[in-house]
Amino acid sequence: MVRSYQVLAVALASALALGCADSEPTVVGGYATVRHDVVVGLVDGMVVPPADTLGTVDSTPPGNDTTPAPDTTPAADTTPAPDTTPAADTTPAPDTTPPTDTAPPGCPLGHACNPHIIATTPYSASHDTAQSTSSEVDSYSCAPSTNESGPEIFYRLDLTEVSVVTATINEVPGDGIDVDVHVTTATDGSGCIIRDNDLVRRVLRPGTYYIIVDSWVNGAGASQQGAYTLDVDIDTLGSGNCAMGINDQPMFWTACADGVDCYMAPVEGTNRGHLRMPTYGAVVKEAHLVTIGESFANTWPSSGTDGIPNHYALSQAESGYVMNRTEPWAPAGEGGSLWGQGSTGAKIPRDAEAWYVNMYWRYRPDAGTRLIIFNPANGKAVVAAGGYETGPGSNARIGGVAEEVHHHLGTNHLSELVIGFATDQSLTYGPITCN
Ligand SMILES: [Ca+2]
Ligand SMILES: [Ca+2]
Repeated sequence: MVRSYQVLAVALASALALGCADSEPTVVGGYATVRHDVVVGLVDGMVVPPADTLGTVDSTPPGNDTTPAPDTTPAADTTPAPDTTPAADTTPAPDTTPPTDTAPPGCPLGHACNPHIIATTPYSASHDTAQSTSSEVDSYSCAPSTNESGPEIFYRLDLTEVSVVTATINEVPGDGIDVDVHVTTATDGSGCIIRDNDLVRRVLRPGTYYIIVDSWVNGAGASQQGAYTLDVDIDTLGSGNCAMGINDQPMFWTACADGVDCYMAPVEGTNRGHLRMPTYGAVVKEAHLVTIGESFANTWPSSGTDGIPNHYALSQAESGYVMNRTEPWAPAGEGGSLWGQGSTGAKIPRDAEAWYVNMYWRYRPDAGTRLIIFNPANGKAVVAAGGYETGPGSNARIGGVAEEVHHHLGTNHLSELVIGFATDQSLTYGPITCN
């Protein structure tokens, strides 16, 4: 938790520090970002940022528990226990049966009162909803009109640190079996976080969760119950080389998109989306930004490709990362931004540019803030440079990264990735081995 608060404090402090000085560049950056989406052909959900970049941060930092613990002189147990009865039997019972997850008597395994425990991961189990006598949930809060009134089987997952959780079932189309997977915080259909026909993946904070495999009932009223294999895997995000802090990131968004782990709350009088980070979702492939030391006839490039081959060469020499770069400069556009100009309005350090990340953050973090971009599909990760660019405008995208980042992660435009603020802000930009 200390780590989390530190990260949040960094974000808040940077937001405060930006204040007036940041107002122009942020507006420029917002527009610039929208333009980035135009380049890749994505303008859905595009939001033009308001010019209200002044003011104070509408956020209350987490309480530091400033009230000192009221002193606690432990009551001296002045009366020594007499212990007058010596243990007669000096041979302790071996107790060879380890305690198992004790269920109420008569509660079958797999029912809400006695769920299968996912104690270790990767977890794989084959079960059959047709053999289950549990029919406690008919629908789930995250898809209330989907008929899940067939029998279900419950699993429990206890997370001690923030993790990205992947749960899949081996759906075989046309076999007459259609069970679905749900992740919830309750066993009665409420508290549904995410559900799917066959695969769910989500960043979850520490706590107890239920994975419920339920039998879908078709329009004719036939329950599609049957056998399946459930696989569950987790990647812990709170510790190790790629440790990420937990924070709620205020965004420019004025609504939360489906599937994005976001909630609405006021920021300086405007209701805005707050992204729960670390988070998992679609990540845009962004264009390039001009770096310090690159010169052009009129300071900035005259087009999307003016001097770009030279940029590729400089970037490869700086980062040592070899790939076939193809993205142009970030486009010029409204708000006075120029080709290749990020939201700081300045040319940026070359080591940061190769690995930059942007989000539609309401308060852009300090330039050079380290974020971790993690691909749970293959375990690859990059230390990315935040605070140089703002966007993309669509609230369905959690952020955007340089093409080098996508390339290393084996992903592409709009691939789904984890983004979080690095706990260790001294990390070097570029590929990282998490653990
Ligand atoms: Ca059910
Ligand atoms: Ca299904």
